Amino acid sequence: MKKKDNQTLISFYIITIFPEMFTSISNYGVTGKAIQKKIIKLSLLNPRDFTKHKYKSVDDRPYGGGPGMLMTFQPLYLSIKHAKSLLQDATVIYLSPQGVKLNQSNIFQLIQKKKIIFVCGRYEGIDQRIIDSLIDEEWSIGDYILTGGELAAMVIIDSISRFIPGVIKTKKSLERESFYDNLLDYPNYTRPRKIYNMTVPEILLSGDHDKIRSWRLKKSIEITLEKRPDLLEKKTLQKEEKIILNAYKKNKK
Ligand code: 4H4
Repeated sequence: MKKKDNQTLISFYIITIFPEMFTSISNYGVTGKAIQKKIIKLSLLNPRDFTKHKYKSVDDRPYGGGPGMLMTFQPLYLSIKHAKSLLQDATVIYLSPQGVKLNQSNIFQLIQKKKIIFVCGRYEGIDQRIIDSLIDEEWSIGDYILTGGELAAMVIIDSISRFIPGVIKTKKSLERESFYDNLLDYPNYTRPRKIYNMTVPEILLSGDHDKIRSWRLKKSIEITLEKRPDLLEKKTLQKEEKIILNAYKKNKK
């Protein structure tokens, strides 16, 4: 049987001294399926395999002293070079707290790239000359420090996967979720109608799709205003949304 290999939509090379960590996305759930089905291609390269010394050391002391270690220059450099030769025209991304902070809209831009090399640092980071010569973009998943870039890479791959056609649901259901258009999700309910004396809002059982749609929009706006007013500031409001927002603000006074 002829194998279809035109379905890979996005290819990743990961530079990591702990490649086994990536079994957590390749063996489970939606990302696992996408990788099995070859919609996403994950390849792993270990700098340790590029060491030339007897002890295969991948950490080294920083010039100028101070606490902590850095990644050894040469194995890291060679593994990135190797990944670049295997995945031509790929974007090389280093994950660190100094990077541009990720949000849902730049996750969406990342998927357009099709070929990405993630460099996962350990210890206190990597030699600046590697950043200057081989890294195209530096991204951060948030203002906190991890022990390595692996979890950050997995967070990004996981989040990107959801946008890949055939990996997850329909365009319609992507459109209704949190952050689409800078609104948080509305509350969701499933069976049963009544449990432990808790009920489902009547309107969701009414079958009136127009009313349901506007109830959900109202809830989304109220929740966003309460929990993430910063998102609403960024949003361009439609007429209906303005009306809902003004009514809500008036009511609160
Ligand atoms: C890099 C730790 C730099 C500390 C690292 C420093 C993140 C993050 C992350 C392993 C690497 C850490 N990656 N988003 N946040 N010298 N990576 O924490 O600046 O303190 O993506 S340092």
